[in-house]
Amino acid sequence: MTPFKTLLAAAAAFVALPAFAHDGVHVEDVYARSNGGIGGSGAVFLVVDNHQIEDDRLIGVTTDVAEKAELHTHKESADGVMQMMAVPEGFVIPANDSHALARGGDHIMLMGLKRELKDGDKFPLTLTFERAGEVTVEAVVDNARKEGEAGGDSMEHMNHDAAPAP
Ligand SMILES: [Cu+2]
Repeated sequence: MTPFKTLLAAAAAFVALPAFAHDGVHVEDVYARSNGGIGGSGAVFLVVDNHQIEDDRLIGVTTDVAEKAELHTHKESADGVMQMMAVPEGFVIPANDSHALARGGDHIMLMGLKRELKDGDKFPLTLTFERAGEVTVEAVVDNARKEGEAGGDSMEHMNHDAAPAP
């Protein structure tokens, strides 16, 4: 092969890489829990896989089912009470790793539902990542999932926290 042909072959091999190598992030297992009524609240949980060689960060979320969607987490206060708070700086998604938004921890909070959400309902959610940009996913309402709280209201899930993730 001439050096030029070698270069072409190398370029072709590069283009043929599997798509995920360029995709940035994959978002999986997106589900929501909600108290359901218009004006009510809900929480969305999901798993983000970061296929990039650098850390990314989930910095924003929008959806048309709620007046407001925020990145939230739970923290235990000094007196042992779990509190929910907004995390405007977002969540780090480590390079070549994943980060789960799960009950009792990081989550997406929906406030001021614009329509009723019942089990099985689906709605789109657009996540904004610092590097990967915008990713739109579909959340399914699944209040039957048993291992946690509903929308951050109930802390009864705490005794399940030692159980391994599903
Ligand atoms: Cu919350």
